[in-house]
Amino acid sequence: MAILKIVKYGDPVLRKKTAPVTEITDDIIQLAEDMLETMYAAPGVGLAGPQVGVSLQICVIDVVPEGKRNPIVLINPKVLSGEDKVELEEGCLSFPKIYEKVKRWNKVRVEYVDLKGNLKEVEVEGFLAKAFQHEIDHLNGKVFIDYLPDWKRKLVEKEIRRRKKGKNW
Ligand code: K1U
Ligand code: ZN
Repeated sequence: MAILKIVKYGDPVLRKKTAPVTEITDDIIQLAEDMLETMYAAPGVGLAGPQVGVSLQICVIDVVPEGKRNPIVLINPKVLSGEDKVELEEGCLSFPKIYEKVKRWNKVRVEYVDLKGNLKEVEVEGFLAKAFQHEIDHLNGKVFIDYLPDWKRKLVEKEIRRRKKGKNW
């Protein structure tokens, strides 16, 4: 197991559309384990391939609070449908110390392949649904500030430029 480097906003890999995983090899299983370890260490509730520089459709999620663990590995996930939009503050491990309110589906139906190669279809809601959408967005080159109105996104980008200048990003 290894803790991987998490890339920050500005790295082009975060804007690239990822390639599907075509085979669940030992390398993919190892990558999933390393991503989980990296997510727990951060700490975070999710992590997507591009955030560790891997442009593949793989992400990990665990929203269970401290102590217990319920890791979920999603390969080639797709949101099939959504219900009821709700607004919630979210952060992103590629945007340290930036938190913004984002409107997303409160309930989503998602299809994915698990690490054993089984095709799954699940319905999730609440914070877990938010995490699924946030991570699946990463696989499509989308990040949470894309949901903000132009003026707000520009302010966030200005703050990031300021932090980069101060070598604080
Ligand atoms: O993809 C990521 O950058 C991970 C991100 C996922 C996420 C955050 C908020 C809503 C939906 C998805 C994070 O994990 S940010 C850190 C975070 O939310 C958190 C960290 C420790 C405890 C509880 C939450
Ligand atoms: Zn993120």
